[in-house]
Amino acid sequence: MRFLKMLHFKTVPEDYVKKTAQCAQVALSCSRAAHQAALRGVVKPTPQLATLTPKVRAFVERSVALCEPEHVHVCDGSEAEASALLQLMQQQGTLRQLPKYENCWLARTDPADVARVESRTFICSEKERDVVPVARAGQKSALGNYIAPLDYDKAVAERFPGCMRGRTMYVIPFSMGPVGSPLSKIGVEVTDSPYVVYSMRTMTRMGASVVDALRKDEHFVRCLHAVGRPAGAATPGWPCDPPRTIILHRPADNEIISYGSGYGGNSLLGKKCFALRLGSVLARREGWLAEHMLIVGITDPKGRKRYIAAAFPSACGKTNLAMMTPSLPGYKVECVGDDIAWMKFDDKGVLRAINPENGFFGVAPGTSEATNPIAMASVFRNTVFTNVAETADGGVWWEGMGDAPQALIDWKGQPWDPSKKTPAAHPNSRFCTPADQCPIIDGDWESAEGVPISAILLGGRRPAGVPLVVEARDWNHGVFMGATMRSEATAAAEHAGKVVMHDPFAMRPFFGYNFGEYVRHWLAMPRAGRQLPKVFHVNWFRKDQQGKFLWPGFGDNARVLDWVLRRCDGEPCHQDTPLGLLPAPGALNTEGLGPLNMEELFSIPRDFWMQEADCIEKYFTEEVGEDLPQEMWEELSKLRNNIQQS
Ligand code: GTP
Ligand code: SPV
Ligand code: MN
Repeated sequence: MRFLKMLHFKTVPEDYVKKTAQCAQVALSCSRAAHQAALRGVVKPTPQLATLTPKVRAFVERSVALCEPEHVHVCDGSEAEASALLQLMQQQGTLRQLPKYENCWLARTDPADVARVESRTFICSEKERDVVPVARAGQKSALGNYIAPLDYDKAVAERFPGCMRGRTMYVIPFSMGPVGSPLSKIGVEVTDSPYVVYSMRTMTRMGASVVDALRKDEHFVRCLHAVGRPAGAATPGWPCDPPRTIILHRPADNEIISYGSGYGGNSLLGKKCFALRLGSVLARREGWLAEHMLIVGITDPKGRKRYIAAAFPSACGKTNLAMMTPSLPGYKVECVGDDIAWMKFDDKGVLRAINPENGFFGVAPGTSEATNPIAMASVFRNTVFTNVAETADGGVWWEGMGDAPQALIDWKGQPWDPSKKTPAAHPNSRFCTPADQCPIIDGDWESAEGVPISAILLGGRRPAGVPLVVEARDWNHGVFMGATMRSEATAAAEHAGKVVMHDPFAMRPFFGYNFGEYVRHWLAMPRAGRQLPKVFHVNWFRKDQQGKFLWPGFGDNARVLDWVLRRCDGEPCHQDTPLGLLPAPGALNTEGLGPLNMEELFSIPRDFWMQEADCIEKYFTEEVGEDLPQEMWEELSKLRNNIQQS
């Protein structure tokens, strides 16, 4: 246990815990004065805690008092620390080494802890309307789960006291965005999961450099995470507490509290919880945009480079587009980010984007040499795979990678029987890989000022009715396209597959505040002197009568990007339609694609769109009501008129 000694030190004295428990059990954000009174003369600063700023220290001490861990470890982000964590996780049975690759690891979660749990994810505020549009006052909303402050405190008090007994509490100072960028923000996650620490080291900038940055600016988002477990239960390889899982956000206090799940967006709190839910609130307050978008650089055959951002719902193709190998000669794609964009207009009126993350937490199934060779070239070093299948030679496999090798162990750790038709890898199995390993990572991906955005793409999985690409006529029309996005459900959350759900801006599970206000914020972006990006809606997923995709997708999506960029250059390669601007006949480069049913790919079925308009109206009325900006009703009536006249 030598490495354990290296990592940990005994926590604060016991009487401190007792004296502060009363205060800490209420919530983490109780008044400073109360804490100071509780703490007076009790805490002896330990060497590690002493490196932290007073505010961080106070947060850690309150968390210790609440969760009662046996040890506290402040993460420095070093290689030695990472190796010690790997050793510890092997010992605890959380990770297995994958000897086929370099420093790659396999985690198998509890089968009940495999995806984000949207039904147990809440936003807290004094007023329900801060979170839920008025049409759903007092009811369940599809656009945000509200929790009242008292219930929030109660949820914490019911779960957290003593929940880390016998465990180590890790303190992770992390930066979303390059350390020191004016667009970046800092968080501190306290967790009892070494898997979370190791993953946060990949997904964020973490450790000593952030502790230093905090000395210059002591603002940070407080993130508390515990895997939880039923009292008295033995600690299995993947501790969690699915029946009591809860993910809480209190934007007014810059606070995130998550209990019971160790996986993905439930536990890597920098990602969806901070960068999107709290991020969207900060963005609104400070006049920028926090979005569920990839960022990609495209160089055309003339050597001109442009960047686009694209919002697709979970498991709808962001990572694939961000790492695309273009099938059109002369085009080059470079990756800035694959999941989240923080964007702000600079003082020259250019929309600038940073990727707040430092790694890819990508969907494994469907990733192959044919679909995403760049991801395949990125993930077989320094990667943690979760819930994929294991091969006999210590490698990994998932559905869509190619032919299944013999003697696979499935994601539950059992020999896989292909005749049973259950997948070998979980549909939401993922790789967690450092971004700088991507062979096409953009030279400016860590630029402090961000990259300039020329176009914004919106899209989803629409098996029917929705054309391959449509350009918005103007900004408000683009906002309407975002507000009315729908997509087939995927495995990234707990929804049943195949239902077409509303997912405005691909943000439905990630809004930190009232959706009506979010739309208003987007509508307020146009200002004198600002260069607004063009907005497009794309759909790679339209199917024919036989259920086959009409569009080859993946690298051939470059053909759509080519048209998008030509439109950004003002080329008149478009035609006006009831939905917006579509490629003019022959304008989309389909050279070398073989037979394509272009008519069906671009058709705008009248009955379908009449129904879609009704469906949008119902959604706006039932889910948003008075809070929806008038401009959206105007866009809906334009759509309806256009369709009626078509
Ligand atoms: P999250 O990480 O959950 O946010 O997902 P994502 O949006 O990054 O989706 P990703 O790129 O991982 O793709 C999810 C699934 O969609 C994979 O199975 C892909 O193979 C598939 N996919 C991606 N792009 C295309 C495409 O152009 N056409 C088709 N048919 N499938 C695609
Ligand atoms: C998503 O669901 O959009 C993801 C995966 O990127 S998770 O990090 O779990 O949110
Ligand atoms: Mn995502």
